[in-house]
Amino acid sequence: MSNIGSYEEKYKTFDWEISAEELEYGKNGMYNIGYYCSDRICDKGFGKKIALIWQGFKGETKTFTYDDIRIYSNVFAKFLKDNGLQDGDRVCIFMDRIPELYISFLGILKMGSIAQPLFSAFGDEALFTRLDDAKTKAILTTKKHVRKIRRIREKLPELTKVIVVDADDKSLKDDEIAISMENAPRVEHFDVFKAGKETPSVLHYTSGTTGKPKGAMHVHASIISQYITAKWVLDIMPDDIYWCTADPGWVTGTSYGIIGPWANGVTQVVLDSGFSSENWYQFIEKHKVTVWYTAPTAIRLLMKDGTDVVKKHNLSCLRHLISVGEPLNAEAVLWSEQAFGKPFYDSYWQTETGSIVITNYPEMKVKPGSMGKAFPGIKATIVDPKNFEPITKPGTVGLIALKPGWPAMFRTYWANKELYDGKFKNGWYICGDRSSIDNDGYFWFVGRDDDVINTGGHLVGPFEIESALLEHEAVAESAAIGKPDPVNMEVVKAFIALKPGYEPSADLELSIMNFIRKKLSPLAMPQEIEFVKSLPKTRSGKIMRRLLHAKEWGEEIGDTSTLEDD
Ligand code: 6R9
Repeated sequence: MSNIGSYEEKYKTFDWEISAEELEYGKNGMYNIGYYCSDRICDKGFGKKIALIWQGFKGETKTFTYDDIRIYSNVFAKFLKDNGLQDGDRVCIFMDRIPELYISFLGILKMGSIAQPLFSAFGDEALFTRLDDAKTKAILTTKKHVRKIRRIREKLPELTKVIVVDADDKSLKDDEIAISMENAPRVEHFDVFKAGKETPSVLHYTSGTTGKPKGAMHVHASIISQYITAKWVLDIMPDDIYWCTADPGWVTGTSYGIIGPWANGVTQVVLDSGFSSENWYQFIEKHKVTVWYTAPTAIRLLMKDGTDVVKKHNLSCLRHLISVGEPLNAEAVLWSEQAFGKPFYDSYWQTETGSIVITNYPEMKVKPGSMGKAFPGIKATIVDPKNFEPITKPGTVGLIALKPGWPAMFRTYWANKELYDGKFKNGWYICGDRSSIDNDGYFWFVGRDDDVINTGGHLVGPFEIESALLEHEAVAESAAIGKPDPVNMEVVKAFIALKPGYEPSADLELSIMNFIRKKLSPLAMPQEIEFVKSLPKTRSGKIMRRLLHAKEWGEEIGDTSTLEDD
């Protein structure tokens, strides 16, 4: 028996109050996520239960109980407060997937600041853009990554505190401070900040087609959605060992790698090392993982290595498998049935939605290749891109649209209300994805409705890549698009026109690739560069990425009436 039981029944009778009541959300005026993910679990008598088993890349492990999580998050909260940080300040977390990341996240929320997690793989430029936009006040990092901050700190006058969580005295500069979660005096009690339901909690940066990455602002009440979706979709039960493979630099790693599981009081495991099938299966076997939340790219990588390596391990512990971030192709679902004896269940959502909105449920028939149906409490449809009216004819492709109002929905884009307002049409929130709905109400994903590149489940904005490319001495103009890739679904391809005096060469190609890898991240690095004389542009001078994209994917080119040289 699953947690959700009958989907149809739950969809009909659902009210978000059901979740709020289970959580006792608001009891004694408490709305703070930090409290619900640590203190509350201890108050209920589970202080000795294991909250986190962490494994590093050398195979070393560390284990933390809910009591540890409570006390160490208090340590961070007190430390930040003692250092002058206040409620509403943005505090960035910039580190690998070490325990301090997960625990400081709760600490930041407990003292009322806004947590801004960023991928540690980000290079100087990617980091600068996001800290500058958020006017971030403090950053928590490690010795390994502090160098990147040193290189940009001068340009960030609002960044007053650089805090290193694994420092020895010698490794710090004068204007940096150190904290050691485990060596600091234990903080048994911390007066958790009395956040309201609508108090900002987490700021997640995500990429769009144009402009800089934008910060999706979430509030403390988001936990109402994250708690119940973790319970009903991930089907987390008290004795589960739960593994979310996502990095908290991505919304999946916070909504379902911190808040959802810990609000449910489950034991979760974290593996802080790169991907290898062997490693992953060993990890599942060793920790007896029961619920596994991962992404299609990882599943395709596992598929590539075949079922022989699966058979070398006892993976009978696995009970429920869920996927997110990109289309989960039918082959992957069928393969997982062969390999693990169970299908992967697809789930669809976005940084902006804060929690799963369309998905498959344990007791609902899975149609391989479909994303499933709307979560109870979410009204989802597809609308006509011209007038934003719902499309009723099954099988017609339209834009995915959601009725606003569920607790985890973002409340704005940081310092960009105009962009936020533009996401709403005719009373619907427009996700920016295309899909159809079949006769039984299942959603079938078709593609994105913009130029954002989804590489291995990570969204990369073409504008950010193109802006960085222009900073390379040889580049005159450029366009970045996604090109088909068997594993990552898409990888970045750049079209580049060179400045006079530069000639295409393998060396130049490599130098440009490395330039982007260092400046932005390995994910944003073009896997292919095509040197061109000039780029196709509209009469108003905009680069026609659509045209380059269609050529690359062998699709019809469509309307080119605004092209410059037709
Ligand atoms: C959680 C997350 C959101 C975009 C989304 C869509 C794509 C996510 C998907 C999926 C097909 C799925 N996406 N889940 N596409 N099937 N099950 O991924 O957040 O990084 O903001 O990306 O990812 O294009 O709009 P985010």
